[in-house]
Amino acid sequence: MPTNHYQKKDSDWCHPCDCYLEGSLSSSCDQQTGQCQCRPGVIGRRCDQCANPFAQVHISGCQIVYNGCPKSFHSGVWWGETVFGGSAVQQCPPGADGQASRYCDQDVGWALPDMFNCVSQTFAQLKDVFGNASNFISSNSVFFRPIYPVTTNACRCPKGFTGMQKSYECDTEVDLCYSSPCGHHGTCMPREGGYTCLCLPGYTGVNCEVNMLSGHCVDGVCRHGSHCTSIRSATSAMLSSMPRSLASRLPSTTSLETGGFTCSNCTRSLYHTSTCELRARRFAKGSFLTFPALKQRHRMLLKISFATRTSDGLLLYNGRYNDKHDFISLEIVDGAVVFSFNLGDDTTRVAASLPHGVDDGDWHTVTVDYLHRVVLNVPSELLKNHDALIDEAFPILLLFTRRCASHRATCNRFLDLTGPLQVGGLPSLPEGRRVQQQDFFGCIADLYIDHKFIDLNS
Ligand SMILES: [Ca+2]
Repeated sequence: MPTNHYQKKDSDWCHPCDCYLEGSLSSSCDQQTGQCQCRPGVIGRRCDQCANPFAQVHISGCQIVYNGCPKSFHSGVWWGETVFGGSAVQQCPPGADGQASRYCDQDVGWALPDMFNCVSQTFAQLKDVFGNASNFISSNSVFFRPIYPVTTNACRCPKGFTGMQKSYECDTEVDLCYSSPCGHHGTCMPREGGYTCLCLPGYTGVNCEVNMLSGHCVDGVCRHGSHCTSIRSATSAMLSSMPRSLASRLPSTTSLETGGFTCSNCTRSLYHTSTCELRARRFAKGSFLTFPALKQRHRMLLKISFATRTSDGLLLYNGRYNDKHDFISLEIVDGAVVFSFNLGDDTTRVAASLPHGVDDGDWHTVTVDYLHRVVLNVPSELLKNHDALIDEAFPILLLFTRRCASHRATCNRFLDLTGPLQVGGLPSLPEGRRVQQQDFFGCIADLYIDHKFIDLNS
């Protein structure tokens, strides 16, 4: 190893001695510690400092500087002799861009160097890219990207919602249909906190993933004790029961490999879906259906068909029964359809009717489109005699409640429905109730909540 290099114990690296010529007796150093041979009074591994802070290294040893700070090495930079009260300015150390400075104080000597403006060359390149970009504020060594402090409470948003930049109210809905969860066999309809797939005929499942035309039986797909029968085995059974002479005349494409299945043996075969869910039910005094509470707080789309010859009845109710809690209800009152809702304060009612009333024994369909807080939109299209739309009979009603317009105001903004969703009536109640009707006499069919079919047998 050359004498002007050294290697620390247990190190693989060899370093140059780099002795400071003016303070050293030679250019060689200790082969393990790297210590250069210093002139008298000179210290430091490189012999570049004086023990006396007001002295500087000189060819003849340390010499006191009386009117300023001595030449010295600090933070990778040589600082030249500087008068008291002045500042030395030097190029930043190798590898960095910019200039560093150091103040010379009469009482304490050198201050610590100001290296704030020394930046890496990588930063200098970034600054060229971002320095003038919007939303960035840059100094010589730091980028700032401002964030906007929030002076109100921050909300943790429920699934399907996000906050707007200014109010953080979780009032921006995320379109959960964005990723096309229903695939090619269904149409995705966004709803509060989720989505509903409207499946093409022959497809079922949450995401229309079950193919009844060419797929195989899936556990649980046929509801309420109905049997899943594969079409293949049905064909096979049919063939085996045929006289051989007849079976042999069938085209050879009568394959046993077609696949597909049907749900058979529905107990109520007249009104059921292809998976044996019940579409329609008859209600009388004291009969009703109970479902889990609606979780929608912000918006919902209810669709229900009914037929009755009674001018009053309760189609649907959700909420507790005393007068302190939120509820929604859909009633028939004097032959008119009345939708009521309460967010915690007053009850809002919207009525719609036909000239001769809806209690004519025909099927009618009512759609309630509830939209959070500001607008109640009831385009209650009444489908009479199946598909004829009589929209003149049901005007679109818009009710504006302005008191909640400011998001800082204390306000009952959301539906908070507890208790079960009741369809076709309420149980007998000891105390007063929120709605005028308790029972429904007639038939209810095709109940949809946010486009999702509700099985009336569940
Ligand atoms: Ca409420």
